[in-house]
Amino acid sequence: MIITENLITFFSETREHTEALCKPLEIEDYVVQPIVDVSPPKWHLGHTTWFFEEFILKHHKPNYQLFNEDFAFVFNSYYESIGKRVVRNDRGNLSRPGVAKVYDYRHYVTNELKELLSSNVSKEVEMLLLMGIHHEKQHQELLMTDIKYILGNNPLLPRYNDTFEEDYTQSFPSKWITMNEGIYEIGHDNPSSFCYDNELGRHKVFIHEYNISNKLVTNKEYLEFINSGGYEDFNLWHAEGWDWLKQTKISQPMYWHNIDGDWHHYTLKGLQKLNLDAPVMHISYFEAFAYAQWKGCRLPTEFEWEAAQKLFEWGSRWEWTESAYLPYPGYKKAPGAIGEYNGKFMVNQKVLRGSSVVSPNHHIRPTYRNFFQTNLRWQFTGIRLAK
Ligand code: AVJ
Ligand code: FE
Repeated sequence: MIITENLITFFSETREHTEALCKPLEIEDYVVQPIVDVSPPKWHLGHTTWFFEEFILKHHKPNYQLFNEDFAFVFNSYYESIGKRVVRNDRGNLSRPGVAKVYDYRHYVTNELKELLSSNVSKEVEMLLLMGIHHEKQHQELLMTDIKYILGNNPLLPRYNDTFEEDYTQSFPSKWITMNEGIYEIGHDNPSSFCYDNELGRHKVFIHEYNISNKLVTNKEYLEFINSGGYEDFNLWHAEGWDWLKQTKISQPMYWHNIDGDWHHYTLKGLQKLNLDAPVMHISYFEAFAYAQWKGCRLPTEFEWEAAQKLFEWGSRWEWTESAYLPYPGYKKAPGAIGEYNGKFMVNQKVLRGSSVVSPNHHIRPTYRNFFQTNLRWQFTGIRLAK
């Protein structure tokens, strides 16, 4: 199999883009890990590189020399089949390898891979290469959410740059889209385009008649929920959500600041006045659920979302669904370490659909299943209602 020019370009551009995202950072920004969910930018740079080294170069490039045999310990995320690794909470306690060394590692692996691709490679390598590229794209999104958390939780609220736009105004009238009851086909259906294993097993789902909103819930609407005491009314919350509220004392979306009665929020371009018409973001599943309860509505299931997605605009916020993250019928995980990629997380998480303002190009599709635990809100998450 001769790798097409296109795939090599796709690889190179992805590698370069990750580094471009880090350009506005100062060296110290690369290292810290303020909470366990956030990884240091330096770790993302190394981990995405290790993925290509571990899954492709080590096994498929003759006489490949590891850049540093200790790096697997530092940059393996969760692959039990591959071996021991630094515990997740300690990713931010590593001053070494330093940032310059991690960039050397990246360039070494990028060049080695380009060299491998300049000769004939197997279908398997091509498949792993695509996987590695899409893996790095997932980390580009995580890198941005983690950078936002690192800067946005610094008391000085430094900006990432002056241009990154997170807001998006849905300047069209809101309406309910009515969907007929019937059987809908769910899951990825194009063997020539990439998807993760969790999107496969295209299958039929019977869906009852439902309505789904053509718009995301705005900051203005969410403020009405706050002002009417939504965070104080236990009736609106799951028991776990209510316990979480009591424990964390949360009463507004992440990054919101009330300054002398005026709502602001921290964004990648610094502290801004809250744009009331933009879709709310940085809310947990618990909050999305409570908001829907308060409205007398509900969140769509992931199947309802997929069946209707051609009829509404999406792409600025990850949309919490009511669906538990579970395998589709006939789900098969890949053999070996790559089988640990998605399947082992199919417990205690909810599916999110869509994509967000920090999702990279060529990484977005209607069948994409993102997933997070119900209390997490540092991703660009939002709410679409159904009833
Ligand atoms: C799909 C975003 C939940 O964050 O672990 C990164 C993406 N998978 N490396 C995650 C992922 C392997 C995954 N999420
Ligand atoms: Fe990863």
